[in-house]
Amino acid sequence: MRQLDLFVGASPVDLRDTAIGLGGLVYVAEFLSPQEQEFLLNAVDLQPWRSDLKRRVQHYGYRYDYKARQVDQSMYLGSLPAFAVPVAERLVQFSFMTQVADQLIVNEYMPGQGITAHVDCEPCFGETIAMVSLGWPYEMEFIHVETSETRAILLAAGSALVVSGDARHKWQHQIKARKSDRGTQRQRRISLTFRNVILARKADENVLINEHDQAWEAAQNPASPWAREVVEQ
Ligand SMILES: O=C(O)CCC(=O)C(=O)O
Repeated sequence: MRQLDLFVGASPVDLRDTAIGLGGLVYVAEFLSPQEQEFLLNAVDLQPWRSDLKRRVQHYGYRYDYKARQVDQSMYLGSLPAFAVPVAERLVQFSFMTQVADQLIVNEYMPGQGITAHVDCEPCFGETIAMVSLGWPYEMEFIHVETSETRAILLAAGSALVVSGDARHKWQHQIKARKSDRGTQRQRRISLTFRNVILARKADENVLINEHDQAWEAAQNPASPWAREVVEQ
């Protein structure tokens, strides 16, 4: 099916749900139709993968430096690829995001792979982040940064998970590197994470301040979110 035939006529989603009761978290079970999911999986697989992490990734819009936790103008890669634009636009059309995303990271998870607990870089990215799932359902955990309370949500194929507010800033999210979820063997999952990059001079200053704070915190407490993300992600 051609891309032009897809992504049209979708009605505003009424399946939004706070799902696990976190402020700022919205889960949309049927954000993409099965045909749209298939189109996106094929489109992603036509693109080159980066293999600098344990899992394969693709970066669009801006490359993200996981170690420095930084994005700047020199990391600009170009506009989002055509396959991702209707998804980014739908996120705005349905009022999940206020601006069309200018950064996308595609993650591939094979059984046994995951993503370390982290809060998405606060000075690098805007308030709202949307994670769209394709392929096999995987469980994502949210861990409160102060209390370590943990809540889990199963991310269905075609779903969108949108985080802002507390869910964005006060809870880390992770996917455990394991081979099954809830007693079922995992197969391949692909996610598309849409964000807006903050590039203002103020953000650069924040990066410096933030990096200093994070480095200090990591040195004091190797179990801190910053230490864990810098080392493992
Ligand atoms: O795979 C996902 O849904 C989450 C991705 C993520 O947290 C990230 O890229 O920072």
